[in-house]
Amino acid sequence: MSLFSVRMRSSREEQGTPVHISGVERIVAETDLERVAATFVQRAMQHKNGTPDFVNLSIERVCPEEIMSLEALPIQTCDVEDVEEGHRAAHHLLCEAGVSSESANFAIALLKAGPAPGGRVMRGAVLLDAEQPIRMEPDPHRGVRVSKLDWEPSVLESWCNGIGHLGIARPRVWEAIALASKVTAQPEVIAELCWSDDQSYITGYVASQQFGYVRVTHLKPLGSLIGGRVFFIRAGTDIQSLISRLEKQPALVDRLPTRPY
Ligand code: WAQ
Ligand code: MG
Ligand code: MG
Ligand code: MG
Repeated sequence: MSLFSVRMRSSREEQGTPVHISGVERIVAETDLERVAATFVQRAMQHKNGTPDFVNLSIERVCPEEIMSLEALPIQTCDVEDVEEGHRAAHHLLCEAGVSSESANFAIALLKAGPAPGGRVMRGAVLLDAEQPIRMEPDPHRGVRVSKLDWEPSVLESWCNGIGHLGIARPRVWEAIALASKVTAQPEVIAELCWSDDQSYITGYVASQQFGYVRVTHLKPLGSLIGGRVFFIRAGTDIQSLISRLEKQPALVDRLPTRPY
């Protein structure tokens, strides 16, 4: 069976600068390509943050021998009352995972303000040194886009059945878990912080191999178009090698967590 990586990203020009609206990436069988590509076009054109004037859809064959096997991170939810409590919880989790207090605070402030120059959103993630608040991604307008990732279909189905009662068996959550599982599986990455740029979605997460995927229910105000991702990396990391794996190495979540949810 032939597998293909399918990616979509969309943007809108604002004052001469393309501003990211949405993106998605999957790995699918050849027989599913047309259907999935159609859902991506629909997703681009119907996004709540606005109508794009540029959509890029790319399809690329994946070599099965190169696929990295991933275990899904176990999931927990940290219920908080408001954004301030959410940021305190995220800061605490990041520090427990081994990020310095300065880098954790810097990342939270960055996602609050908009990580790209001019307070805009980025298409990809910020790479932040976990000890000192120094950005390492080569292009701070674009960031690093993790690509070529998905769930193995039967494993996703078991996962959905297993957590169905929690009401979170939704694409937004499983896409984020696949991404966080690929990112934190890299030995150079200590933790990830994320909240959405979708104006109607305020739950974000902190992920690490140590604690798994910890949802924090309130990380930004409702209606805000600002969000992003920060990957906290060990000092001395070979940035190019890490970026190459995040962008190019195909990875499939093909195992459920061995620890309970
Ligand atoms: N690689 C790197 N960065 C990405 C990627 C990617 N593949 N996809 C998104 N980002 C960055 C980009 O800067 C976006 O602006 C930002 O993340 C947010 O993306 O309830 O929906 O797709 O458990 O809006 C997490 C909580 C939801 C889900 C995250 O993010 C839950 C979400 P969005
Ligand atoms: Mg997404
Ligand atoms: Mg790691
Ligand atoms: Mg979004």
